Parts: sequence; C-alpha cells; structure tokens
Amino acid sequence: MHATARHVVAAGTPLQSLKQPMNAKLPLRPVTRRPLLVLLTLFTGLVVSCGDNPDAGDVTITFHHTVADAPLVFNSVDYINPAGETYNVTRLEYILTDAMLVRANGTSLDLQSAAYINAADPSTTQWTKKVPGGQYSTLSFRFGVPAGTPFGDLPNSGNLNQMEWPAPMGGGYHYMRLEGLVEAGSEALLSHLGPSRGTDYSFVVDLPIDLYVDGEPAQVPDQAPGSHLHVTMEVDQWWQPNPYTFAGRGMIMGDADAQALLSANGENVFSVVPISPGL
Ligand SMILES: [Cu+2]
Repeated sequence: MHATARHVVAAGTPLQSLKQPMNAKLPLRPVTRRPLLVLLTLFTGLVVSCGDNPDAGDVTITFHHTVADAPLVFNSVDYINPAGETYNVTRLEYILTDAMLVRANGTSLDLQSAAYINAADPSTTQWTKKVPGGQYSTLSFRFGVPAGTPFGDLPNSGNLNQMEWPAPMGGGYHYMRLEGLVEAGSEALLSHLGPSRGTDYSFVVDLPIDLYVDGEPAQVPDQAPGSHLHVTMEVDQWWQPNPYTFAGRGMIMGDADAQALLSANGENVFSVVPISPGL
C-alpha cells in the first residue's frame, strides 16, 4: 500500500503553457478549485524549464515502524500474523544502502550510501539533508547491501560493524535482524535476512513521493516547515502475501526458502505516509 502525498503536481502541463509567449493566458483553466496548487505547479514548471536549482531546502526523512497500523511497541504487545500465530518484537534493526531522491527526469540526488536503522533508537530513524530545490518524485533505497559487498566495506561505524553476517554463512552484512518471541515465548522469532551462502536477497524499494523543495518554509499550506517525508515499515507485511509462519523456523540464516520469502514480502513493507497524529 503506497499512500501518495497530498500535493499532486502535474509538472508536464504547465511546461507546455510556459513555452508560449508570455502574453499567452498562463492559467489555461479557470482557477477556481485550488489556486495555490496551480501557482505551485507553475513555479515548479519554471524551475524545471530553467534547468537549475537555485533554492536548497532541508529535507527530513523519518522512519516509522508499525504493526497493524499502530506504532510498533517492543517487548510487550502480542501481535498476530496472518496464520494466527502470536508474536512480539524485541529487536528490529536493518541497513539501507544507496538511498536517493529521484527527480521526474530520472536524475537523482544521493542521500545516504549506507544507513543503519534501529527502530528502538530514535537517533538512527531520522535523516536531515540539505537538498537542491526542485521536484522529486521517488524516494529510492536498497533494503540490505549490494551483492558481493564484503564485511568492512561499508563506512566503519559501530552500528554497521555489529551487523556482520558470519563468514561461514557467506559473509557480508545482515540486512535485518527482526527478533521476538512466538506464542508467549514458546520459541524465538529470529528473522535475520542477509546474503545467505553468498546469494543476494537484497532488493530495491522505490516509493512514489511528491516532494517539492524550494528552501522556503511552509510553501505549501498544509505542509510542515521544511520538507518532511514519513516512511513507514509495516512489520506485519514481512509475513505476507507469501505466508511466512513462525512455528519451527528457528534460525533462518542458512535457510534459502525463508530468505527468499522475506525478500519477496519485503518489497511491500515500506510506504510513505502523510503526516498523521500518533506516528
Ligand atoms: Cu543473523
């Protein structure tokens, strides 16, 4: 489920009109419904057509983690997977690589080459970066680490170093450690995803966004100062649509079927949501 942002800007339409002489009627349609939106659209067209980005602005990206649409609560809440098994979550950490903002014309702006996110540590769940002005249509990142990246290749930070995938199991980095307890502790939930036996289970996530950066706070009336993207990982999406059940799984780091299941389901765990209370 990808909730699209609220500010839908049709960048192509105004470009056509702006190529006409300046005395042409710029607002081709009656500006009755959303005049501010139309103005924003025109301005976006100008920036794009001039081919430069005069205004940089801060873009903040916050990662949220939810289960059943509510913020993830560690250790206490018993959740339930589609197969009816209950579980809680005691740990959720992962690595994203090649995070970038992509413009409609296909060019991109690098945000983070490698980032460690620990859902229990707010200092790891938010990025802020000065971004050139313009319109961005996709937030893209790889979940995990590109194939063939040996351990030690990512920036030498403590957080990344503790994500080592054991050399006898293929080496490299864990993409994710998602742990908890199943059925009130009858067994452990140990969903570790990584380059099991050297196979690449990482995947690229492209999230459609409608992000306009111009360095001015609150350019869009219902948008907070600066630009803020809220990315949500819905933890329960890891268990579906391909059924991933817990009973008897044990440690899956050498289990190709389990790795493939999580990798396939993982393509649907992220979405971008508008700002909403409680997240
Ligand atoms: Cu592991």
